[in-house]
Amino acid sequence: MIDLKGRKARYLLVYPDYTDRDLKSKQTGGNYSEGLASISAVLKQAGHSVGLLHLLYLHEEEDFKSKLKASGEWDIIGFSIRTTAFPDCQKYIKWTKEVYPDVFITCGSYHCTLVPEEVISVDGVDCVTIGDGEYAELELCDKMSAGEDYTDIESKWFKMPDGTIKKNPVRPLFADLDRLPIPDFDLFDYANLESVKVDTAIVIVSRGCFYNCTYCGNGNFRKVYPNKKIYARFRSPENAILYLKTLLSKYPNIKYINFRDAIFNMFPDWFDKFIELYKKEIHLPCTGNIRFDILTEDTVRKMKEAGFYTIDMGLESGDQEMRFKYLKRFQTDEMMINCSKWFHKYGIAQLTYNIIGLPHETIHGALKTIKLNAKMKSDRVIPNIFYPYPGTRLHDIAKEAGFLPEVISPDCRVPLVQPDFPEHEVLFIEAYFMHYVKKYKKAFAKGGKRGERMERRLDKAITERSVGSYKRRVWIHDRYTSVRNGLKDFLVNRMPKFYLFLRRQKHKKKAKEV
Ligand code: B12
Ligand code: SF4
Repeated sequence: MIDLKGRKARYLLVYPDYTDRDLKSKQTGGNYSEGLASISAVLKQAGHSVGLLHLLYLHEEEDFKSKLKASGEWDIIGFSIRTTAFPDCQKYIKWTKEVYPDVFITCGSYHCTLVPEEVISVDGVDCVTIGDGEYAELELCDKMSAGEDYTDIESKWFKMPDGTIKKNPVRPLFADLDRLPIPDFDLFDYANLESVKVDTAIVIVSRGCFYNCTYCGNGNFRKVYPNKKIYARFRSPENAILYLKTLLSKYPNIKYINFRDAIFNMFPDWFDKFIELYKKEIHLPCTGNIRFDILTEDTVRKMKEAGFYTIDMGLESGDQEMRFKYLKRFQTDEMMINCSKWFHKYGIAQLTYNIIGLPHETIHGALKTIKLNAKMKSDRVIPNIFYPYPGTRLHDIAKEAGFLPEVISPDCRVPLVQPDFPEHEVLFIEAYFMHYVKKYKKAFAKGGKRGERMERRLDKAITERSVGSYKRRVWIHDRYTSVRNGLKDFLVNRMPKFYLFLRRQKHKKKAKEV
């Protein structure tokens, strides 16, 4: 038991914030995390001190230890663990205990919520937090400070001295997000965050999502709460505006807002009210994740007036059967094509998220995803390779079908082993996704017999290559991507104004095309 004898707690948050595990330290300042900024705001409000160890690349032992030592003295060290960061975090936790054997180690975030038993079994971990962390961490700090027993804190599991695990129930969610303080943006080296370098703030004014897509953790994150019905919540429109005003008064250089809420128009009435206020009080160019099945043309028009210059949407798969049967996304092709027309009509660029290598998918299914993007005239596409997050339905479907290896290595690029959609084909589709979307757009625009001939030629070029040809094209693309990413990283970090200029030119060109 740690007793701070009346002293306020010193809490260090550790944030492994990298997705490619390239050992080279990138120049980027990393991503904002609303969860960590929110925990920090709550703890600081109560007088505790909070620091951040923002890990921007995979750290080797000495590098990690020296940064940890340089960060200061701490009573509690909390690791934020999403699933793909778990293997690295196990090493960081071991090294942390070697540097500070007596420090109290707690872990939170998505992987802990999904599989707390896996995280608490790691040597050195003293407790895990399930679900939202602000008030569980506050109680921990307060109780340590007051020298009280803290092992009965709701939402936390504790490793007890006799080796048993004390599993406390998860505290109910609070409905009213307005009671949370405005996040502690200064926890981060905010001006150096990757988005802020290009004058863009990442903003999140909600929690959760009420849909049940089978590849996403949300369906399960919700289940842990006793009052799961209120899992999807937004700050009130007025409070969301206060959030933005606070942020903008601190960082007046921000010129763009990137709303990263899971689904920004989840509650259409809230959304309509918010964009009206946003138009009046903020009116900066912005973007957000939008679902098409709850959208009207009138809302799209209002979005344009409020400042939306681009939107993101999850298209995921262009194969309607795959979407309905396996992904549980009940949006028809027709609906998506029609809503896209509204965005083109009002001059809002459209970016889609797509998944490749889904269980039971073949290259022919992935081709449908490329074609649907072309039919929707997507302006930008992000193809992601499917990752089976434990606890999700699609993970279990992959497992039942025998596509899941025993262990997924952190360096593996295509996690599922599917004879009908082998790794080289998945990587080829990922690499040439946008290239072919553009080609099909041209074919569809031509129409008639010539368009059909072009479409057939493209179909063949995608589906009828030799294994060697797929692999060669992937190799070429990998080289190209590494140069392009290096250049982007350089521009964003060393010449951000020039990068912004190029981005603006691109958007102007798009606006002219409309
Ligand atoms: C916004 C968002 C992003 C943003 C910001 C990421 C971030 N680090 O916060 C960006 C665009 C950068 C992003 C990137 C990625 N994301 Co993302 N993202 C989201 C999204 C839509 C909302 C997250 C959010 O901010 N919620 C609101 C905040 C307040 O809640 P929170 O972060 O959960 O934090 C609370 C608790 O988790 C907990 N907590 C968090 N950390 C800690 C630490 C301690 C010590 C404690 C005690 C508690 C605790 O307390 C917090 C406050 O209550 C979720 C989906 C969703 N849940 O709706 C996916 C989600 C988190 N993303 C996911 C993924 C996979 C990624 C990427 C790996 C994608 C990729 N391949 O590039 C990257 C990872 C980059 C990174 N550095 O984290 C997955 C994670 C799945 C998993 N099992 O780990 C999610 C859940 C979506 C999904 N597919 O299921 N993402
Ligand atoms: S709509 Fe998005 S955030 Fe919600 S469950 Fe589906 S994938 Fe997850």
